[in-house]
Amino acid sequence: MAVERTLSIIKPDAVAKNAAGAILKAIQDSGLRVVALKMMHLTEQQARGFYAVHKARPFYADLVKFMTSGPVVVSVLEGEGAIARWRELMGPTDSKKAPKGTIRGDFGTDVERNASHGSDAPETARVEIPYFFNASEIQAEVEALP
Ligand code: 3AN
Repeated sequence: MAVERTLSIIKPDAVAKNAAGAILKAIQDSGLRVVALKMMHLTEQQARGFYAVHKARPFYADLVKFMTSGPVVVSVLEGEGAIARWRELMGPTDSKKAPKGTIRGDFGTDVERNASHGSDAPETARVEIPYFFNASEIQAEVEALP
């Protein structure tokens, strides 16, 4: 399986619960490597841009409001099949349906306040990672990426 990178966001609800450390520990315990990391408070413009794909959806305005309501912890995760592994660890989008033992099941509340984000495909990761990180902010653990 190919080594991949994916973008993770620990959302404002999880950061406010002081759960960022627990989530990063779960990520690392799963074998994924954190190769870039920062805490930031998204501006409205940053949140709108990040979720631009959802701008026609009825939940867009609330989503932007939620994502700017407090600091987030953004990171780049690396490993074999990292995109699918991180999404599996997060659980389904709706925290109400997410099993215990998943990030969204343990730390989220509902479909909006769902504790975490993960890129959904390699093409998405290629856009989302540079949205938050310069190349110089990402550790070069792997020589060549697909
Ligand atoms: P995922 O983050 O699991 O890929 P998407 O891409 O469908 O899910 O949704 C992006 C974000 O938009 C979700 N993480 C969630 O916060 C929010 N969202 C999705 N669907 C809804 C909804 N029906 N109501 C409110 N917020 C939603």
